[in-house]
Amino acid sequence: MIQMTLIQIDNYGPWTVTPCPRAEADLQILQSELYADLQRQFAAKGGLVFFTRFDNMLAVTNGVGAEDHLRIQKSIGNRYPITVSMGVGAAETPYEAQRKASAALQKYGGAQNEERKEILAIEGMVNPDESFVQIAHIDINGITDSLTDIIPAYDTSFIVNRVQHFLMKKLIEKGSLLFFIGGDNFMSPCNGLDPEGILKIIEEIEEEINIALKAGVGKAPSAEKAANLADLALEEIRGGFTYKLVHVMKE
Ligand SMILES: Nc1nc2c(ncn2[C@@H]2O[C@H](COP(=O)(O)OP(=O)(O)OP(=O)(O)O)[C@@H](O)[C@H]2O)c(=O)[nH]1
Ligand SMILES: [Mg+2]
Repeated sequence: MIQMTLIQIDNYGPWTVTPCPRAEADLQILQSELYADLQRQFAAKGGLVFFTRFDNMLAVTNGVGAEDHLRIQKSIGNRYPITVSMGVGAAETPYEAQRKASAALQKYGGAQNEERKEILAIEGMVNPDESFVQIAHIDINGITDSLTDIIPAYDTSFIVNRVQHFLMKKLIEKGSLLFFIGGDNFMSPCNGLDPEGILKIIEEIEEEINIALKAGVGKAPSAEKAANLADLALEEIRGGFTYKLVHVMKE
């Protein structure tokens, strides 16, 4: 079972334009500092936050309890001009867990509801004995030599974005999620998707848009450990220790 948390800034839309539109640079600073802050706090408990759209972030939070969520929420409220609400859900697949987390929070009112403030809506949490996170770290082969050092930066970005779209489209059908984590890297919480399934997706993308990918997969009780194993598995592929395009490491 995987546990996911939706973190949503309360009434952010109206706040960004009240009393008049706030400087975009300041909103960008607020959003990136909030993301870094949440990442630091959830990571301290073994969780992993994805910036997603900054005003709504999704995190894998196996092992992060209700008290931890409340403490993080309160700390943000004490130090920022905004507050955050959270929804928590648990399920067999990441897609289903975030669906439940979203639905739990949506019950308390919308993202632009003036009354909704610092809600913690828990639909479900994962017990330690059934805690399981599978994360794939997916990466483009040789992007530096083939794109970064050859074509304009914006064009490379466009291609990375296109790869993201293709991956998202194929992974969602399997109940898996996909997040851009910077550079040519993506992370996919993908409980329930076997290595053959990931390989099939990678092969299809190579065929469809001629971009070669590889994936390190980690399996562990927490997001922190699963992501770390996924990174190590990716290094095994890079180091030529395996000829497979998908390499799995378990705790
Ligand atoms: N967030 C994150 N970014 C990374 C990581 N590894 C590399 N990057 C970023 O991705 C860029 C490309 O790095 P690589 O993927 O190692 O380079 P490459 O040329 O594609 O080489 P191979 O992937 O080994 O084929 C780097 O410049 C970094 O910005 C990682 O583990 N996490
Ligand atoms: Mg790469």
